[in-house]
Amino acid sequence: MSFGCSGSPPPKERDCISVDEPADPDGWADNILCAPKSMGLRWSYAGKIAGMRCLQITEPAEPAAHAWTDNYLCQTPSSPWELAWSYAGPLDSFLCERWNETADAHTWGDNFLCVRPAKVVVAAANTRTFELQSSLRLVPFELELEAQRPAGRFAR
Ligand SMILES: [Ca+2]
Ligand SMILES: [Ca+2]
Repeated sequence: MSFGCSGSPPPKERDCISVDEPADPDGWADNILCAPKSMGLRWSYAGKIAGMRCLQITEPAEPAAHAWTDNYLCQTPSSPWELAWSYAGPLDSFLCERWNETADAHTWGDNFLCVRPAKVVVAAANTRTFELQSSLRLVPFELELEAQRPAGRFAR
C-alpha cells in the first residue's frame, strides 16, 4: 500500500504508527500511517482510547469476522487538526488522501482519510483566531500510509 504526498514532514517531525487489524488477513499487518507529531496519533483495533479524540475507521463491506467495526484513529485532545473518514469517496471541505490496501478486496479503493484545521473556539480575539487558522491552512497534507514489507517475507 502506498499513500503518500509530496508534503510529508521530515522524520523528526512526524510519528508513524501501525494501523493493523489482526483479525483481517488481507495485508494490514505491514501498514503504517505517518502524521505530524502535533496530532499525537494512536491506533486502536479494539475500541476507543480513553482521553483521546477518536475517529472510527470502518468499511461496511468487510465481513464481520475481519473486525473493522471497532477500529479507531485517535488524536491528542490538543491536536490542531480535525480528521474525518469516508468509506465511499472523498469529502467536501477536507483534504483527503486515499487509504487503500490493494491486497484487500473489500472496497478499500474508495476509502479516504481526510483532514482540515480544527475550528478554534474563542469568545473574543477574532483576529488571533483568524491568524491561527490561516497559518494552519498553509501546512500541506501530511498523512501517508507506507508499505514496509520486509523483502522476501512471503518467499517460499
Ligand atoms: Ca477491530
Ligand atoms: Ca469503500
